[in-house]
Amino acid sequence: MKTELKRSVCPYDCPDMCGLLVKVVDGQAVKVTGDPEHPYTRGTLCPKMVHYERTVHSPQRLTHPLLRIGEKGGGQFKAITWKEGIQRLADRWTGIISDYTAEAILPYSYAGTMGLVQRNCGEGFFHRLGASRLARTICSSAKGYGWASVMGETLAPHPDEVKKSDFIILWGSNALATNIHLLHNVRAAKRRGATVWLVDTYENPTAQIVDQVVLVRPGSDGALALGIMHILVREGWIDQAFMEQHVQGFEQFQGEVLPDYPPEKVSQITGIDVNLLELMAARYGKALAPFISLGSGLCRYGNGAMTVRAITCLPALVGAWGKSGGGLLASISTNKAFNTGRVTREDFMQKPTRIVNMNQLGYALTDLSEPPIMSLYVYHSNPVCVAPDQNMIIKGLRREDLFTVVHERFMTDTARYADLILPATSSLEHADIYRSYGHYGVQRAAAAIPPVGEAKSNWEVFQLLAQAMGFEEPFFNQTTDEVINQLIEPPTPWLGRVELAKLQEGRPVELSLPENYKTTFLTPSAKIELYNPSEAEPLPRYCEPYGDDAPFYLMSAPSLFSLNSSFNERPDLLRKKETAYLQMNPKDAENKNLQAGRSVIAFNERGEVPFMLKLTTKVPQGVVVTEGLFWYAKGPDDSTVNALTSQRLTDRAAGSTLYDVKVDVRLA
Ligand SMILES: Nc1nc2c(c(=O)[nH]1)N[C@H]1C(S)=C(S)[C@@H](COP(=O)(O)OP(=O)(O)OC[C@H]3O[C@@H](n4cnc5c(=O)[nH]c(N)nc54)[C@H](O)[C@@H]3O)O[C@H]1N2
Ligand SMILES: Nc1nc2c(c(=O)[nH]1)N[C@H]1C(S)=C(S)[C@@H](COP(=O)(O)OP(=O)(O)OC[C@H]3O[C@@H](n4cnc5c(=O)[nH]c(N)nc54)[C@H](O)[C@@H]3O)O[C@H]1N2
Ligand code: SF4
Ligand SMILES: [Mo]
Repeated sequence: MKTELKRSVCPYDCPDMCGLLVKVVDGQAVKVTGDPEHPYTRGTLCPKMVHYERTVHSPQRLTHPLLRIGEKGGGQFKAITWKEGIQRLADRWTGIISDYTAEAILPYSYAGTMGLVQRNCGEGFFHRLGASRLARTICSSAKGYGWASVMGETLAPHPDEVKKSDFIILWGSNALATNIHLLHNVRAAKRRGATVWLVDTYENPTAQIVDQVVLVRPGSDGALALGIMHILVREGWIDQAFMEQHVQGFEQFQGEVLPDYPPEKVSQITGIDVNLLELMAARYGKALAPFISLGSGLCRYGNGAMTVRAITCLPALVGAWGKSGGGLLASISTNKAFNTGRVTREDFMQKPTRIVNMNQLGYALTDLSEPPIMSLYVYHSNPVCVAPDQNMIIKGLRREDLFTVVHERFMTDTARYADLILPATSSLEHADIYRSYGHYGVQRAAAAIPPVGEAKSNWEVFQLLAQAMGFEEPFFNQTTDEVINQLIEPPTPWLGRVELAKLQEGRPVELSLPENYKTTFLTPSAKIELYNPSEAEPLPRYCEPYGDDAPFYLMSAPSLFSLNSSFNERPDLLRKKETAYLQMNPKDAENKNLQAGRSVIAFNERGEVPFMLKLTTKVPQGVVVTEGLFWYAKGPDDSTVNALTSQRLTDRAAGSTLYDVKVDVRLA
């Protein structure tokens, strides 16, 4: 028996990007633990990944290309060879291109793997093909936009800043499920005496570890932030010296915006008691180093970008950026450290092709013309489960004339609707390089084990497709390692400061931050822009979310035991998730004559979804909550939560509005 210990990286769409140690025996991963050498995650993993080997060697892994033999969505397939699969695909695409042009082909991908090569390499192929492009905005584009409208390209604070803060707000964040290593820092700060508050629409599981929960009406956080700033100014709890040096537009903001948000009015909009608003402002205004960790849930509303913009103004008023331990962490972007363009190859595009928004796949498949979408190629994403308006997506996928290809590790809800399924490697079976959106670590990983069955990586499949389509660019002939090397050689100025030898060996390294980066504001004015002249509305304000004509706001929040739709292949984790619960306040249930433990249907104009009703005072009246995405329990006649969500987009940056949804509830 040959036993080896190999380094790898958690590939999932999670800010922590943990370092992994994989015990490999005779080419099989038998145990996965955290890498104690990782500068940020230091050897601990979340409950999903402690048995990653169960995902990698799951009996449910797809191991051969599969061709549909029954009706669409019926789940009947036969195994074929890769050669036949690729040939069929190339023949079908050649026909579509001559009948409709290549824009009739739509790639669909998101973040099944976060590795820079496997995640992005498809773009090089599809740019060369001339296919329609996908706007990949399902997650948090509105959050990015809101932050940037105030802070430009300013570097986000290092997450270790939190340890030095004395007042931490977890704002719209269930960090216990989605950001556990940040919570390690929050706990360290608590041990030094810090106070921690949570602002959320319900008492999510993270509420257990905080000192105070503020329940806000869904989509009203912009008004909350403006109301706090109203009080800060009224009481003089602001840092004039900091603002004179570093802030643009405080006068206009104070004169034209803040008077509109007195506590009584803000209380009405947000549902928060005036006394609690005053207390929150006092705590924030008097803290020595207040820190906000901003989740993404609140950006997935019709007013998402504006909400984030308003919250992002808060630290400027109190000069938090100038204080060790102060600031606001929305997301960390280290894209500039890599030569990413060498993988996405926009230069391969002969003319700019049509852009289709990934949140509007339903419309794209049922409504688009000139040309219509005739082929959909899905890789490392599961749109039937994760994208809004499931019923319309399925209507599209049932089209007899649509040729759907899904490159996947498992028989997901989307794969069931494929005409052709290609088996994908897991991250332990291919090489890549990773950067995080929650810390400044970067790490390269070699394959730890050989592919399971006949699985191939994203890059390998695009190489085969390039060959079959007759593309002659040398780009497509590179090995995965050569593509990784292009990303990091020659190193960008940022990457040039890390120990490259260590990175090349596959050990975790951290990008270094310039001195004084927290007060170096990378905006056009070199100041924090409370007033941003390049915005259609130069000053922030509160605007209402969309809502629907129904009584309950629906929160479909992440679960501790799955990640988006990933990990549904794991019986051990599914047992912990139990079932798709709908959590409701007992008073609402009484008014509707609904009892705990009953099967109920949540419904609106877009769909109907079955749940098990759970009553809890952790959820306020007017809100219902479900945690985690599930694969279809029975079969394609089921619906899951995204049958209720809508294809409407955010105010800016064309993001998803997955939380800006209302439903009614009845007995099943
Ligand atoms: N275990 C686990 N980890 C994950 C994921 C997962 O599914 N499971 N998903 C991964 C991905 S893709 C991402 S983007 C991140 C997600 O990270 P986040 O989007 O930050 O997710 P959460 O930490 O659950 O925070 C969302 C919270 O926002 C709250 N919320 C919803 N609407 C509002 C509102 O209007 N105001 C306020 N204040 N709060 C609101 C929800 O109730 C929920 O508690 O996590 C990643 N990590
Ligand atoms: N209602 C509701 N819907 C949501 C959310 C929510 O909070 N509520 N969260 C949203 C968010 S924040 C996001 S980011 C999206 C995420 O949506 P997706 O990015 O689609 O994420 P997953 O559901 O994890 O699906 C990823 C799929 O990729 C596959 N995969 C993994 N590695 C590879 C690989 O190397 N190659 C290939 N070909 N396949 C691979 C996995 O098996 C998995 O099925 O979901 C969104 N949907
Ligand atoms: S999902 Fe997140 S917390 Fe869990 S191991 Fe991966 S990176 Fe770490
Ligand atoms: Mo996400």
